[in-house]
Amino acid sequence: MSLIKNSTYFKKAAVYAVTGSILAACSDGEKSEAPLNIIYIMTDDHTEQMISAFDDRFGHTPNIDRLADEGVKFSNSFVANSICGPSRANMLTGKHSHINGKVNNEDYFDGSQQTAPKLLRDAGYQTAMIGKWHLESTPTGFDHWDILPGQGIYYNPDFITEDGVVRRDGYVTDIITDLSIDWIENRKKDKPFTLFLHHKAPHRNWMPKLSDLDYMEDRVFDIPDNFHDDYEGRKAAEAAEMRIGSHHDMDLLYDLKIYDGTQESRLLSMYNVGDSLGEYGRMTPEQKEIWDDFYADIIEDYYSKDRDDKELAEWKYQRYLKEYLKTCKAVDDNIGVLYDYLKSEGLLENTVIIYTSDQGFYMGEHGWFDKRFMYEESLRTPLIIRTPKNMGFSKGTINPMVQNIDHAPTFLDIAGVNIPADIQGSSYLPLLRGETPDNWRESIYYHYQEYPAEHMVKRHFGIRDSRYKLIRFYYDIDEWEFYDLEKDPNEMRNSYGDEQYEEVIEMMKQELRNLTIKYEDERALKVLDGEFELNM
Ligand code: SGN
Ligand code: CA
Repeated sequence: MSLIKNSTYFKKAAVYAVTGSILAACSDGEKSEAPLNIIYIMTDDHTEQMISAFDDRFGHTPNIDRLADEGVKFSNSFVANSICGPSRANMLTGKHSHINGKVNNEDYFDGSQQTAPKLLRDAGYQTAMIGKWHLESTPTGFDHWDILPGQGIYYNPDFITEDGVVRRDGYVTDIITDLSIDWIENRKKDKPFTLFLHHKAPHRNWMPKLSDLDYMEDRVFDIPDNFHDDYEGRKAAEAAEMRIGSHHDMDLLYDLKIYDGTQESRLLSMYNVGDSLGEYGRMTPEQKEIWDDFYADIIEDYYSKDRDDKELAEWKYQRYLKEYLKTCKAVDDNIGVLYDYLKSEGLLENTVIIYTSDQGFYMGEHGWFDKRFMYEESLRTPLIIRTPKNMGFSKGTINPMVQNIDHAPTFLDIAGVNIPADIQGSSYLPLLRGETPDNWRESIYYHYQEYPAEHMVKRHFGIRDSRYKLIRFYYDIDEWEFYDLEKDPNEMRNSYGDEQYEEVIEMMKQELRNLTIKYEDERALKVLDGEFELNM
């Protein structure tokens, strides 16, 4: 196939084999001729702090960690807009949100535009999309798709298929894995494939699988140093509605299941995600019985003691981590199931497996859950890539900064397809080979605009380099924030206006302007030029 011969990857691999670089040489000529399959696994809100390959204080994810052990993990992986739908659009198009048009969750993604799956399909790849889509429009560019409506539901969920809506019995993470394996099993075996496998978990409201209810129950988690943040000097942080301690923000019933079966709760009607039954309402009587039995003890614990605000916030924090980690357990187990299947089919030999999330998440840092802010926990997103053996891929940790707009060009590069000039991201395939191109980016650009909206995170854009971060909040606020991540990794001290950083801040402002011009973000440029009418 010309597809194989044109691949930049295979040309380079051959060169390395000859020059004997630090990379493993192609030991098997036959194998290096085979086109590589791509499996892109994206979870929803799975954050680095909860993946043991990155941080072993809380989570235990042996199957995800194995992908890193047999490939690479990225120590500096970021999103362009820390929110679900937009992040998916960044990945599919390789473009920032203001260019691909999917700026906020409720925006309709224009599926007629150029996307990586379309280009891969044109190049002879079979393409499939299974799981959470969340782009409002119908998927385009796929030979097969089977998606969750909107956010999707954990128990006995509906799926939108090409033939209409179907309800499937079971737990969503298992179902998405089974559907994916079925598709791989029944694909046309004479073509390479790209599978987009998008889990719903561990998205709010963290509904664990019944067999994982006891998981992590005996753990007592360390509370982050900045859990009781007072948000001094950070007005947008103070205004955000994502505090674990607040019952308005983190709901005792819906989020933590302190639900006795009689109260009014979103558990019974998820009007906000368009599901009239709700998570609990969708369970079978047998499932409800096991569920109720387990949560009865938690409910008793909740009512057994009078807690002051601080104690209650910390109690909620412990419950929150447990619920979240239980849903991660099913994700990790299912990565194991998929791995075993791929191994048994010999597909580990010619498939690149990417593991990532649509963004990071707060796990009590700043007293929060949710994402959206350009602060580290939600700006980052985990990125692990398992590559086949003996094909010239490097192993270990990759440090240069990558962003989710880099996936589309990388998929194309792996497939040997030309990367269109209008794609804004860069292929990280050279990084996977152990090479950092001389012109690799030294800073990343970010822009979040879903405001006013749930969690009330104000609109902001900014720049982050290897040490500093400059953020501009706008719309109904007119604030700058600046952080020296080396001295203040938890971003507790807004150093904007601090004399010692005067020069650096000026430099960062100039660089931020350059990036708004480079990425053609007209709105941000207007804000910088004082031409955007603030709504103060
Ligand atoms: C839902 C959640 C929010 C969450 C958004 C966006 N509320 O609206 O907490 O921030 O999704 O998440 S819920 O009450 O419906 O659970 S995203 O990952 O899809 O962007
Ligand atoms: Ca998400």
